[in-house]
Amino acid sequence: MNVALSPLDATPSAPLLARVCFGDAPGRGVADVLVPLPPLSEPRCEWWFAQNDELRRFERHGYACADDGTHLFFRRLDTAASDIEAAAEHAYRDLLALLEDSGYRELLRIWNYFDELTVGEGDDERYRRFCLGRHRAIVAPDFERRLPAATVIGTTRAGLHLFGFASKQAGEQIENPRQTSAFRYPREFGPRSPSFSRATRYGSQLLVSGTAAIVGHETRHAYDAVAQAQEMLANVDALLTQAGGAWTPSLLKLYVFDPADAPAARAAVLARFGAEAPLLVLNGEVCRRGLMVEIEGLFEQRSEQRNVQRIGQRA
Ligand code: 3EB
Repeated sequence: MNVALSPLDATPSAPLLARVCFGDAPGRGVADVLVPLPPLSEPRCEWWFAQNDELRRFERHGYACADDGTHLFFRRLDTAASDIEAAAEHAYRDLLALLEDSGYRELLRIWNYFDELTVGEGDDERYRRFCLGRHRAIVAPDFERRLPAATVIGTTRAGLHLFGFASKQAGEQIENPRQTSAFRYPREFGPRSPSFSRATRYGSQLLVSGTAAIVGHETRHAYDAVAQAQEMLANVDALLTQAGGAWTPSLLKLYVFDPADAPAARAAVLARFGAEAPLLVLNGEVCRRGLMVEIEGLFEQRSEQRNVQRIGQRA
């Protein structure tokens, strides 16, 4: 599921399935998705390339879509999502209908961004209510074995942004031995557990979910961004090891709750993956109070065969 990170004024060199930009300056052209998270450094956009020129754009079940015969990109913005539980349930029910109707039945990766993520106490917290609505929409026999890689991050502007990729070929769920599977989190974290897998292996690529400083199911180093950055990277390393082989990042996205923590967290990520690692740094809220940093990524298997399916590979 390859991607290029580009500055705002780059010119696409291949047909695009999607261009996702962060912040509020779309620059030249129009982003397919403009996520209201302030970028804290360049670049500010990610470009997802189509496999071929047979790009189709259409709308269905409340989603704007693009597909190239191999992959489906879908996106939706609910601006009236004050009842986040109902908004999530509707959006995920519609998404399942879209996947069924379009023939792209395998959900690979999904991003969820909405406001006031940790507002509300106990089970009334908006993130927990989001999890409840999402779960209600997708629960089915064996559904946990087919959960996609995911991200949930809080914005400061009202609305639920939901977008992602689906395929006709299934990915493989990878869980992290260092972390409790999110779909098995204990009751104390909410009435329904978060419905996502830690990573999806898709051909020679690994789509890594938002990963924070959670070990087992517990937050580590609450409010300490520097210590959390190390813990989060240890989680990514454990996941890469679990997935097998040697992986190199083609996209990393670092989310920091407090912009003041960005330089140290960014330095930790670059120390691990190299100064030239493709990295977006964004200001957003993580799903639990006390969590200061989170990272997600797309990784490529090094040196191995490259003849399998990939999203967005340039011709
Ligand atoms: C965690 O590990 C951190 O609810 O879909 C990360 C990625 C997190 C996805 C989701 C939540 C989700 O629990 C939070």
